[in-house]
Amino acid sequence: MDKQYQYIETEVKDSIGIIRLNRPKVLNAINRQMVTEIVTAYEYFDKSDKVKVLMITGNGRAFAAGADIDEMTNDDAISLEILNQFVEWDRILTIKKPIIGAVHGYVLGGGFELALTCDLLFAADNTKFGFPEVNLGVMPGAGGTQILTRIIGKTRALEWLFTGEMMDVQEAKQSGIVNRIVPEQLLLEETEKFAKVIASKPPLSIRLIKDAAKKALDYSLYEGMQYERKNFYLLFASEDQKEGMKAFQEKRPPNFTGK
Ligand code: DAK
Repeated sequence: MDKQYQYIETEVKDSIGIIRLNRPKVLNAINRQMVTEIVTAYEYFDKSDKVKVLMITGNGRAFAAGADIDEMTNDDAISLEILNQFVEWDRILTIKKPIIGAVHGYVLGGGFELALTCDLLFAADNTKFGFPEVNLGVMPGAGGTQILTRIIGKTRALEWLFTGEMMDVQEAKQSGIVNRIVPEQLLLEETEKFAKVIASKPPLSIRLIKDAAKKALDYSLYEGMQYERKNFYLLFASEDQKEGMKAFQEKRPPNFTGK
């Protein structure tokens, strides 16, 4: 499968579909082809029976230092409108399986936006986050002003968006962007360990929990609660619900099949 990719590497390991950004010489600057490859790999893993959890990380000394400035430099408003690549990017938001980011070094601009599309984020102790777009005379365009603001609130988000300064990993954790800070050499090991915990759970529960939690960003509390309830009912149509409850009563570990 990897042969089709130029700027990423992929691997399936213990039910975890792993994507590694792979332009280390330019700190994994995200060019258009890389966006296409990331979305293609996410969608492939989302459909694959062999994969339960998705993980994204970067090769070299950074997760990603943003979009490829050399590629963007000659863009104009009309060519961007016609290309409309954000439609492709938005498909990341439709991935049903959980996505865990394992980030380190620089997580900037489009790299930060990619990290913010992850459901959970593990970060190495050397990670720096930021939106330097303002220093280039532009602004985030792939969700930076929207997703960051929803997670950390407008006041704190605007400080980072206005100044373009970098936030260290401790602050990112305190702000709720990062789940765990891990020593750099243990980043992949610890993230994979956590991914395996999620992979051991009934996949339909995980799928519908993610689906419902995402609605909390868009729906009123009442609408969100109604939506959650339908997903709760739906799980009673699954074999894993029968198995999970029976296993509890029989005092044995459940054997989930994903059905
Ligand atoms: N683009 C292109 N090349 C980059 C790059 C980038 N974003 N970031 C780093 N590089 C390259 C450098 O030019 C350098 O290349 P050589 O000179 O060796 O050929 C190499 O990577 C190593 O970088 P440095 O020598 O600069 O390394 P330092 O440790 O000194 O500095 C740094 C690291 C991260 C502080 C610095 O490289 C830096 O400031 N990088 C730029 C950060 C930035 O402004 N990022 C872009 C923000 S705009 C979209 C989705 C998203 C976006 C747009 C569209 N669509 C879906 C359509 C997002 C836009 C952005 O991210």
